[in-house]
Amino acid sequence: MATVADVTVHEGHWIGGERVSSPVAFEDVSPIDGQVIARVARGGAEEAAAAVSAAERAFPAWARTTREERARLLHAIADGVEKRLEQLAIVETTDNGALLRSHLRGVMPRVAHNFRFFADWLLTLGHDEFDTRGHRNHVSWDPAGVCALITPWNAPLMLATWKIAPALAAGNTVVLKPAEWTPLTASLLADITVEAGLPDGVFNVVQGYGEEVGAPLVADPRVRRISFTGSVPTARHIAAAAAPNLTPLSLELGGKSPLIVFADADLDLAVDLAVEQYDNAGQVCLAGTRLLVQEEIAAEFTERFVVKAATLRQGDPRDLSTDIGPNIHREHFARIDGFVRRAVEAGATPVIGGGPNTDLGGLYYRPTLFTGVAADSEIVNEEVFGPVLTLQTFRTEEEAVELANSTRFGLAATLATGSPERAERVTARLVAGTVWVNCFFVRDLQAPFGGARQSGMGREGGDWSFDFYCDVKNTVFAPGGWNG
Ligand code: TXE
Repeated sequence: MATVADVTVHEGHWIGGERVSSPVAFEDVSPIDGQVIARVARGGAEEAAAAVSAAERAFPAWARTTREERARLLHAIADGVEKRLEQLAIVETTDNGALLRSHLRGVMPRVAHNFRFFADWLLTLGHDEFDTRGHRNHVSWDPAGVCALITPWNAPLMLATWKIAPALAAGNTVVLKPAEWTPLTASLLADITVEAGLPDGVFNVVQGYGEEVGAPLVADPRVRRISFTGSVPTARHIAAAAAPNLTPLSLELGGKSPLIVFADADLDLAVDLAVEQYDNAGQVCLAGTRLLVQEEIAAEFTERFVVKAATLRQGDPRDLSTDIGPNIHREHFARIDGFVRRAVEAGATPVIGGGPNTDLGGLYYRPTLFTGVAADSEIVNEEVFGPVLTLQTFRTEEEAVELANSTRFGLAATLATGSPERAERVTARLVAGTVWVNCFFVRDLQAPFGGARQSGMGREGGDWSFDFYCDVKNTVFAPGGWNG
């Protein structure tokens, strides 16, 4: 297996088919060992404007390519991802600390699939035709123009390509602003697009901090769509920047999703589902971090959960037997620890964990489960984005639904029950973009993905993505001939 040092990763922006540097650079630090792995160009308003200009210049020709040609190029990008799968996996793991095992087996194959899926879906998009008093209506999906895509660090290439693939498929050009903590795989993707033969300027990357390069990018009036995945406070900044231009927004934000375990559930399954919520060291927007367990099984559930969680191996994410790696960054680590300390001060009891893993040092946080939490406490209501779960009990179905829907978020919900009738009743009442019954994290790109309440705005996937990235146009042809 290669190391990150064996892979050439460009540290500049990618604008109009060229590597562009900036007068200043920022250090990209690996969460695994704190080493500086790259010095990346630190862009600002100038680079953002240059990237939008390049994307704008490339747009007319790209928008006119046939669907078949665009689909062919997206498949060629997928081929490139598959060819460089190991490289992408090791670079991503070194950059964000998520498991190499997951990157190799799940995430990077999904990145390739993102391109293949939207290439194929594009070819299924129909043009509606209908008559109005002899006039022929033709409804078409026109590309919108330059799309600004702002992405986070928890699953960098995966989340970026959820946006890039449909945006390009629809005939738009793209400026991607990856998170400053994880800039590297976006740069590798730029290389892959060149090898695939994507025309210059169709895909652009600007690197740097959100306030410095992201803010001018989303405020640019030439940008026709903004798609963002990240935190609620940043979403508010972006929405404010987009407001003067009324730029359409897609927002995929955080969550505080419930995992509801009824007494009639298969308890082994329920415990497995609960422990799965520590995946990616808890840095998953969909994570069911609030365990809501029916009172009569709470003691047994907790006992079994503790046994199961103790089997998780925490350590270097490059080791294929590791289950939990480090958290992303020392600032984020301190934030997680702040949440945990305040929860303890507020009277919550850590059944497991409750602090950094001092055996490993660095950014490894012990998987933590709190009981004795108040319904209105910070730890129950705010997204920690670390390996920290809370457990609350309920008596009745009614109470379970009430607790499940009690936060300002509504991204996902998971239900463990042995009763199909109960599943029907409860799922119908949950406020969430995605609900899983006796399963978790099953995601089909045909399905709508997004959140209710402050978890987001809009949906991604299948037709929903094309709805967002296209200007749908109705053209009406007069009846009769063309010459009066
Ligand atoms: O995200 P930010 P942060 C949540 C999670 C986490 C918290 C903090 O709760 O603890 O957010 O993460 C860019 N204009 N999620 O602070 O700041 C920024 O450079 C334009 C949930 O790292 O939202 C990065 O590229 N862009 C989430 C991107 O926004 C701006 C995943 C996300 O950064 C900008 C990540 C600005 N003014 C965090 N300011 C999920 N839903 O999966 C920042 N950015």
